[in-house]
Amino acid sequence: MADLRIVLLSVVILFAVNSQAMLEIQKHFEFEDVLGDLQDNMWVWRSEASDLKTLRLEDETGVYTVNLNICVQPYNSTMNITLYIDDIRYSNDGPSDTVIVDFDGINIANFTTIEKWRSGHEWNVFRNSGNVGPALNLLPGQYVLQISVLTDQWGVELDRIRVNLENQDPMENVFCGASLSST
Ligand SMILES: [Ca+2]
Ligand SMILES: [Ca+2]
Repeated sequence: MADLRIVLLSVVILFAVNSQAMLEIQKHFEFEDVLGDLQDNMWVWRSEASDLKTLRLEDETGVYTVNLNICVQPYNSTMNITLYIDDIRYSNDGPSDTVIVDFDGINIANFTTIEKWRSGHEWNVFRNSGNVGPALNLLPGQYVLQISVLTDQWGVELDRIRVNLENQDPMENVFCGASLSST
């Protein structure tokens, strides 16, 4: 009888843990912050941009890649972390561009920027991609999120990326390193 009581108690405790509201947080990264000292000419002032700056990419052949290191640590260590890209904020004037998103070397999403022709005025009008790619179920550790573009001759401006995380330790820096590489 005592044994049964212990088993029942364990079941109740397990249920209580599982039914806790999942901790969910949002984090963002400014694309212009990816630039190193020698790449300082690739950002643009924009009064409507997040943090007043964008990363300007004119890249017709896919030379550049934004590499964002992602560090995940669970808040509740009995469960994995779930991550999805909630939004990529950008501007474009002229022909549309393709934005390519890879996670740890695997393509998870592509999207096309909106084509607008307003003699340059559209660069200060920012648009939201909305959700990009699937929700990713992750073990604790470090990953790399890569964003590259195929543009027309005038390019695209990337402003900011925002991710949603479930069960991420809020004390951990999700964006734990960044670089702009070129091939
Ligand atoms: Ca363009
Ligand atoms: Ca920005």
